Amino acid sequence: MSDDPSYDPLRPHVHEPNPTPPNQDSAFDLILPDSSRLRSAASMLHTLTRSYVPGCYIVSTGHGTSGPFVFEGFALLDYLKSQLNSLDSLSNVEVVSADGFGARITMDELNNPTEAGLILLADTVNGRPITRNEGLVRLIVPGEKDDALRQVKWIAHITAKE
Ligand SMILES: Nc1nc2c(c(=O)[nH]1)N[C@H]1C(S)=C(S)[C@@H](COP(=O)(O)O)O[C@H]1N2
Ligand SMILES: [Mo]
Repeated sequence: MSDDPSYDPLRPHVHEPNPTPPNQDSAFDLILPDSSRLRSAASMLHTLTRSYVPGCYIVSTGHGTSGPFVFEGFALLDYLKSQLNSLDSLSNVEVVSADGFGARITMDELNNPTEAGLILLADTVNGRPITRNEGLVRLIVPGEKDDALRQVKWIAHITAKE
């Protein structure tokens, strides 16, 4: 752990991307402020409206930029609204994979999307399913250009923080 008070392990600055899924289970848990857990699989969220973001690039460490991709899935904000009675007390959500890689998304970001598009829990790319190897279920933060450090593959849990 760093002594630097601005250090946030969910905003790493250097990272060698992991190419291999930590396991084959693409379901994830939502952890609420009272520590209760709700299990979700993208395929189970039938009632949610799907969203998509065209023109997405993954600006990767080591192997350059790939894309443009059309990612589709659920807007993270819509997902949270579907699972919680109220989002009023939340300040941010942590989206973390089973290999310990994560990103922190603020409610401010979710409520004020950039013109690059909505932050997604993506399960399809270019009209076909994202494979587990490719990161299913994968967080897509459109417009992020910081070496793909927020494009979390293999989401294992999402923690809603007050
Ligand atoms: N779970 C997880 N997600 C991750 C990473 C990782 O190591 N683990 N690496 C990130 C980084 S640094 C990069 S460059 C991209 C690589 O994505 P790609 O394998 O689709 O090119 O994944 C991002 N998402
Ligand atoms: Mo990266």
